[in-house]
Amino acid sequence: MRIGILGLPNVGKSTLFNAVTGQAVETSAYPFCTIDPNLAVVPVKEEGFRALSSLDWKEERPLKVSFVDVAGLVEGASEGQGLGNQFLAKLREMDCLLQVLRCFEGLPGLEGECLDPERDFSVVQNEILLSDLGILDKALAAAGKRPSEKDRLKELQNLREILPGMVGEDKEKWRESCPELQLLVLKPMILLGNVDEPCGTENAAVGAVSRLAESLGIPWMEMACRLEWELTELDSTEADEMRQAYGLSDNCLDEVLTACLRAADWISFYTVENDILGSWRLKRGKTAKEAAGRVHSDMAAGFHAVEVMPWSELVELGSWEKAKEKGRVRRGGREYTVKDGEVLRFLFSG
Ligand SMILES: Nc1nc2c(ncn2[C@@H]2O[C@H](COP(=O)(O)OP(=O)(O)OP(=O)(O)O)[C@@H](O)[C@H]2O)c(=O)[nH]1
Ligand SMILES: [Mg+2]
Repeated sequence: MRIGILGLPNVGKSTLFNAVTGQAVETSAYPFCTIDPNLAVVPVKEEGFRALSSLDWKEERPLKVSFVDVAGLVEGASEGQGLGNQFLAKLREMDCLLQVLRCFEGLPGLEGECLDPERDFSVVQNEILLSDLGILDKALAAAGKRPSEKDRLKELQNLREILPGMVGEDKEKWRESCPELQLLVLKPMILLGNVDEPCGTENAAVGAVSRLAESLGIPWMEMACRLEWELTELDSTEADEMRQAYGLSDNCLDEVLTACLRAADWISFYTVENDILGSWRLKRGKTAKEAAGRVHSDMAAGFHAVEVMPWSELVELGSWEKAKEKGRVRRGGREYTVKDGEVLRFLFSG
């Protein structure tokens, strides 16, 4: 899974990037600290994977999640203000966008400026919309030159008209029908309120983030990004004590990933072929055939059935053989719909 971090300058994007990736890229109290995108790939051992790890495997291959942290967007970026919006190309490759909204005060130069996540959100959304419309205009011009693409032209014209007001399920439909355009407005998004300390919706700015997310029907979370980053530098006992004292979740990376999976409507599944524990992601509602395709194209072509079990049952029973003995392993065909958290074994004839 690829996650892109965006937002206005100075909202804590690089601080969040450091907190979730364990890196130490430059952060500063002055805008446009980040110029070139920061990239990191981190293995994520989520709850199911951690539990399955307690059984004995020859090798473990956790999911790798990529994070990209780009320069801050400002009003007029599409016309070249700030650093412009060239770096948005990096975000176009992402599966999910994490928009950071500032819910903390006290930055030099911003004293006395009131926090307004809703205003900040609309500045960012407007710039990514303008950038998307630029891409659509190019695609329209190209399709307009080719008489064979009359239907495509109509489809794109329709999309251009409805893109500015589009919400919810329509986004997914259009994302699937025009994947090559990589439009940012259509990508699954999460709002992340960056706070000094966890405070919940009683805090006015966090309350505003939650109302905004609810009105848009998208997930949101609050995170004390600077605190989370500071904790990555402590040893684990000390960090755990601090986590308890502040009432933080066990792992901010897990929290971000779970929210992104929810936003993208993806599920987790696991494989145990050749005694190797693997962790994978798949769009909800897809079949065993598509799951096999995520693992290997040969796998997708060759298998005729799957054996399936939720990870919690496999952990409880200790091994596939024991689960089979007790009749707890279910069987499905190539079109079996994979559920969140299932362990799959692909069966080949002969
Ligand atoms: N008080 C407080 N400061 C924070 C918090 N998170 C980040 N900061 C500070 O805010 C400033 C900006 O953080 P960055 O992570 O560099 O912000 P950015 O969004 O990457 O900024 P650009 O790259 O310039 O767009 C730094 O001085 C951070 O230490 C927070 O939760 N509380
Ligand atoms: Mg930055």
